[in-house]
Amino acid sequence: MTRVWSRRYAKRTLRMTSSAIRELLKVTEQPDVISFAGGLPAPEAFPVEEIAEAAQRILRDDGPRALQYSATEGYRPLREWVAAEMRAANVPASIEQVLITTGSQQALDLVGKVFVDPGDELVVETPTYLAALQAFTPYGAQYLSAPSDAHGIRTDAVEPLFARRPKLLYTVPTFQNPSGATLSAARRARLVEMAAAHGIPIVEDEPYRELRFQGRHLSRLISLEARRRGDSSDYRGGVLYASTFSKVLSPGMRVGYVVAPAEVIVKLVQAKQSADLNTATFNQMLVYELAVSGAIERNTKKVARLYAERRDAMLAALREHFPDGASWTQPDGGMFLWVTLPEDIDASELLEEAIAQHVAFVPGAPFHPNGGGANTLRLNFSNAAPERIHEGIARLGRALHARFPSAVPA
Ligand code: N5F
Repeated sequence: MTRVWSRRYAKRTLRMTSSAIRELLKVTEQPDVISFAGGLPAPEAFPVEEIAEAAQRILRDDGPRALQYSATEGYRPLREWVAAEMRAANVPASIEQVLITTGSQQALDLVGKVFVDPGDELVVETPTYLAALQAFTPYGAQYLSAPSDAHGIRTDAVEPLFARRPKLLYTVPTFQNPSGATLSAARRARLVEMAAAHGIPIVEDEPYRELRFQGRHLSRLISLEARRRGDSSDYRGGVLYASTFSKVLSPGMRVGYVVAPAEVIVKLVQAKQSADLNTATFNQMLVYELAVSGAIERNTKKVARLYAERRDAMLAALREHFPDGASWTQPDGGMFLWVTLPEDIDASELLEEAIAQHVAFVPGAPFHPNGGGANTLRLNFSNAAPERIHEGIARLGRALHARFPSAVPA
């Protein structure tokens, strides 16, 4: 019956697949399920009162503007605020180098739309952010996978891939999704230097940077690139930086941003015009209010303290309930950790049993664009309170023993 439509899908549409995470969200919305699946912030940490007050102020003082269409580039004061943040990070940016996007997810989609032709090769770390693959794949991207370890993408593995002249490299350097790994300072310097030598642009996706629990902040790749070039104004480097207010304020607000050379911003703006005309004006004004009032900074500190506790709870529960043959990362921040199970355990099979035990996670295979990773999985630790984390990991341990009795002796 629907053949009238299905026979007419574009080639890019046939490459589209549903996100394993979004599909799981449907299951995990049931209240008796403990979910380690979505990258959902802790709902109790949303600064609801402050947002309500700011919303009232904006509507009272500037209502007609907040409720109107606005420039595709974004709300000017918010662009200025982002530019100032970037200048503080030694990137000589003004509003010309800043585009406000509908979440940083839109930034990834616009990058795909603007840069990727069918057959283009992109270098990605393995595992990589699933929804980045979802953004790039419809445009016909092929992937060159560089392995990563506890210190992030392996730059020795990137070098030979650069020799193939890929279109760009995409990376999440800090508290990576899904692994939780952070690119070391030495590798950051090496990556930027290598990319410049080969003339390959880098897309730096940094939603989790501010959620640091311990250790010192490392320089953004875009800062290293700006320093390498020595631009005194108008950043023109080879690193495009994407970030978001989702993890430090609220993902429901859907406000993110891109910092890139002005000529790239112009192209991204053209691509965004047909996507949504503009990111919700009211939401941008809200984010701006909360940024200048210091509410975002206060909230970030609060959230980082809360997530550190939850990470510790999860690490303790894993030590208690997971078998010897399993290992996991110990992230210094962010929202995820990454588990590697004994070779012969398939995490998607484990998920079936886990759902039966009312606990959920995301299997690792979809984070591997070129196959592999069947015995890996991603656990989110930001959304559930410590007691629920203990209970959920205990359920997961039981699911492991129930489904794989020979691989996992009790
Ligand atoms: O800024 P926003 O909210 O659009 O976040 C997109 C995003 C971009 N880059 C990376 C590395 C990310 O991790 C994210 C957000 N990822 C969440 C996750 O669980 O992987 C999104 C979960 C929500 C969902 O898929 O419904």
